[in-house]
Amino acid sequence: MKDQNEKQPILEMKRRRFLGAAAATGAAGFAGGMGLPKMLGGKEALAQSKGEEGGLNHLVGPGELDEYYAFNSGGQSGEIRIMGLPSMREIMRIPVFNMCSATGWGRTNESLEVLNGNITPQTAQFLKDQNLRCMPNGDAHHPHMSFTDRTYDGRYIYINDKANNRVARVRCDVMKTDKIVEIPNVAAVHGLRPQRYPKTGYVFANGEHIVPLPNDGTVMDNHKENFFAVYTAVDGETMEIAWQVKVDGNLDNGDADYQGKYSFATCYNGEQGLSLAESSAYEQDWVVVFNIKRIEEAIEKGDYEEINGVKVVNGRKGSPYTRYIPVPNSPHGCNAAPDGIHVMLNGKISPTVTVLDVRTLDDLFDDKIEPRDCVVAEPQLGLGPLHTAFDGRGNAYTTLFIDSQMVKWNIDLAKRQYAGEDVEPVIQKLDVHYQPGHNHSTMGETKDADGKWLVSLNKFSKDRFLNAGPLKPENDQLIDISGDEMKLVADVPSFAEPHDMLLVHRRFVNPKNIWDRDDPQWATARKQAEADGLDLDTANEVIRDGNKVRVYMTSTAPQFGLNNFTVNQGDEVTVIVSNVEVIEDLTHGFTLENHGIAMEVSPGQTASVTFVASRPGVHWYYCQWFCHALHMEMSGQMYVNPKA
Ligand code: CUK
Ligand code: CUA
Repeated sequence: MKDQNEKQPILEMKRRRFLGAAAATGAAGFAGGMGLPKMLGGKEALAQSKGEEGGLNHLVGPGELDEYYAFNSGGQSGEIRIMGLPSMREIMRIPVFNMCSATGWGRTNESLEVLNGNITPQTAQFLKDQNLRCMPNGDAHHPHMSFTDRTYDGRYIYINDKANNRVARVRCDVMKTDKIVEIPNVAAVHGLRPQRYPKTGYVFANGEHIVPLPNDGTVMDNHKENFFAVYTAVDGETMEIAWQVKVDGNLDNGDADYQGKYSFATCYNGEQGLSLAESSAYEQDWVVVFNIKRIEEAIEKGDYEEINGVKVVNGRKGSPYTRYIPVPNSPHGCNAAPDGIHVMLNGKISPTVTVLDVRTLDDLFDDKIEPRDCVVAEPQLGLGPLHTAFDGRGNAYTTLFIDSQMVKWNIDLAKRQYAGEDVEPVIQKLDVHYQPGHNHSTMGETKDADGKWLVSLNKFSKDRFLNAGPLKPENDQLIDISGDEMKLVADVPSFAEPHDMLLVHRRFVNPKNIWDRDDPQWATARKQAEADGLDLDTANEVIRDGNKVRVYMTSTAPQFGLNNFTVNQGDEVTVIVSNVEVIEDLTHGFTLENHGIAMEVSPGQTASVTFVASRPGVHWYYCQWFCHALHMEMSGQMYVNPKA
């Protein structure tokens, strides 16, 4: 039998040829006069040097800590994963739009409060009709941290759910999701970006697919006239919807400027089509520029319609609130450079990236210049440019989906070429494996872009890992960009399907080790305990309230505060467990056998779950987090008396 994991000799050869070509391109770039200084100097460079090869060391030894946090979107798995960079070790998972067997996310009362806390009445009714406690899935694409003054502030991470039109927020002090808002009047919330200045502020969310407004069955026909994509500003503090803007075409990705004045969304399907043929007929689509101040003024003076309780401003072509800048057909990624000036619109179908200068936008909105006058460069980079990242030294790194390459290019050279000079902006092309979507550089979407590492999030891994069957992982590749040349240093598989990654220096992130006992995450349980005359920290008691039974218990290794409790068949039972440990890493759990119930109860945390006791008999509960030498003994019994 052939070893399926053995490398194919032909592929190997091909790869070597590609690498050769990439190196040649790089050399040509340098010959053009692009000698860029190395980032690191002195001690740090020495410490991180690998010796003969130079560059950064990506190996992090046992007991050593990574320099960066990576927050990786979990794609259609609906979660966020915390990784360390450069080791690329997965450190933790944060359940967001998914249901989690380990932590009980999607099952505990606290998580259901977050998941269902701000959904539309239509969705609430839908869940009821389907016998669902919450939406069981999500398609998470774009994690971004909150900003203060153009850099990360370590407060929150926001992420979109394309599948069910939601925006979620993760608290970085405990790394748990604390708010989710469902956005009405849109279909497929895709692009997501927080405001950078003065702070977040707004979180901008793109509705991708065009739908009738309102989408309730009253209008179903004539999609060219009646279907719209809608742009939403969510208030990042309250997680309520601030306003929406109705636009022409499908909104794809977006970004915000560094000045707090404008935001952007790439737009495809200017044709307002409903099929592939229809939606790629034109030669050009556009980027929509949103004038934040003018939109706020429109809301103030009442120039909006209210649809499903949201103020919707008309931002279609010709509106004073938006401008439509033509770019080649079907653009994709939208990335503002850390220089605070340039915004990249990645061509996808076109081999180009279109570069805007934000300093031209005041004139554009005052109708002093034409939309295309805002374009200051449009370099030819290769096939399938999807997303662009930055090193803070004037260079951009664009993923080429079709070419399976990362292309490094210089923004200034691209502008000079666009102005007519005979220069080549492309510095180097590096093969990646294979078909990259997003890329992200360390601190690259902030004014503190430090140009050390770049991750290429590749959609295909093919032969790069042990064969795990027909479903292959994605391949997240780590690239050292600290020097003149990009160097590929690691392949890391990932499960369905990280679209985007946030790379933040660890100095911005400072989570707690133990929950505050009065954390708002279980405010409802605390209030109920108070109403029952109990203190969550000490209560080990069963409260009967008609056929509702509340079971309070503490957990300290290796014991639950209640060794057993008794309820009657048909009772609605709520079990509230408080972990009153004050030692870090001493997590307990509560798993109730035969009931589909398991919840995480970390140090200082209270978690609760409600169910109907429909199975007479004796059911054990146990702690599922290994917490003590007598962890196996950390258990108890629920007695359910049969109906008389
Ligand atoms: S999109 Cu996935 S590769 Cu949703 Cu950010 Cu471009
Ligand atoms: Cu507590 Cu295991």
